[in-house]
Amino acid sequence: MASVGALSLCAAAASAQTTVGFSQIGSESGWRAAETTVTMQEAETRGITLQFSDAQQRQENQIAALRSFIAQGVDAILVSPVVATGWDSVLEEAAEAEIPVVLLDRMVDSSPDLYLTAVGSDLVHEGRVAGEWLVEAVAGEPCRVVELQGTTGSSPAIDRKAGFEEGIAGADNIEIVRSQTGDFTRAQGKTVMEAFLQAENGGADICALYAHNDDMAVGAIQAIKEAGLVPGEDILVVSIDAVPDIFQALAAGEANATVELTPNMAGPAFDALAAYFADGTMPEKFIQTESRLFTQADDPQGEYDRHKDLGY
Ligand code: GZL
Repeated sequence: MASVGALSLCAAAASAQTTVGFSQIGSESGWRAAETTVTMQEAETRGITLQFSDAQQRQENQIAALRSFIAQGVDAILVSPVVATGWDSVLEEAAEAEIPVVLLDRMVDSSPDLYLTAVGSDLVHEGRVAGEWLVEAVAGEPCRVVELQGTTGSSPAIDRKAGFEEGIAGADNIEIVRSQTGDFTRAQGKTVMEAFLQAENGGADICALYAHNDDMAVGAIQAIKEAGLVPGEDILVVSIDAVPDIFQALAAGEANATVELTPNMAGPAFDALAAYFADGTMPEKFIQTESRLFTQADDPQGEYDRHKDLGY
């Protein structure tokens, strides 16, 4: 970024109101809705004016929103990119306009020169932790796994699939027999799980479900129950996000494990922007948030209460 950009951004910081455009994917999951809530809270706390755009999970809406933010001359842009490809042109336009862009919770395949920083978890690690948990849980017994993938072409769907496969790589007893996108939503998670159950002898041939997010797992749990099976026992359930509802399922014994993803990506993002506005400090290209495994042994009811306060 040109140094003159830093100076003009310093001027922006000096102004009473910094304006940030936020292109949010949508509200496809409880986690996504919490991220939006927390981002608005963090902006208000900092006296930042947030121009919010909900893309309804459509990339063309996000690109249009970014172009609108650029035309408005916002001081910075936050974007959670619904898919990983197709961002070069609009990111180049933002760079031309000397507007720093920060990625939230998903990555793009564009050059890192085209964004100031990215805030998110190690998505491959999350999938690996889920796979390693299953390896330990089945302890060598044969296990046919069905997988609910996130949004096709999104970095979490790509990376969480790769990570899970790494996690089970050494266990010949575990096999992914069906894998399909549920687009990160409860409704599609239920629908796809119904198809998996029907295709797998009413579910009798399924040992475990790996879902790329808790919302799809919660929908799948409903389908498992409607098929007359006991989720968490007949079919093990492991997923990612650690939303409050998965802790309810853990407490009821209907889910077995989740990997936490914090909904507060905006705090680190705004902190990096503040330092950049103040004196041109360049942040690391990737600001990693923590991932933690929770199981039925980790006080699910207490974690439900604690996670309810994180923006949900
Ligand atoms: C992952 C994030 C995912 C969440 C889902 O970083 O992009 O998007 O895991 C959400 O709940 O839809």
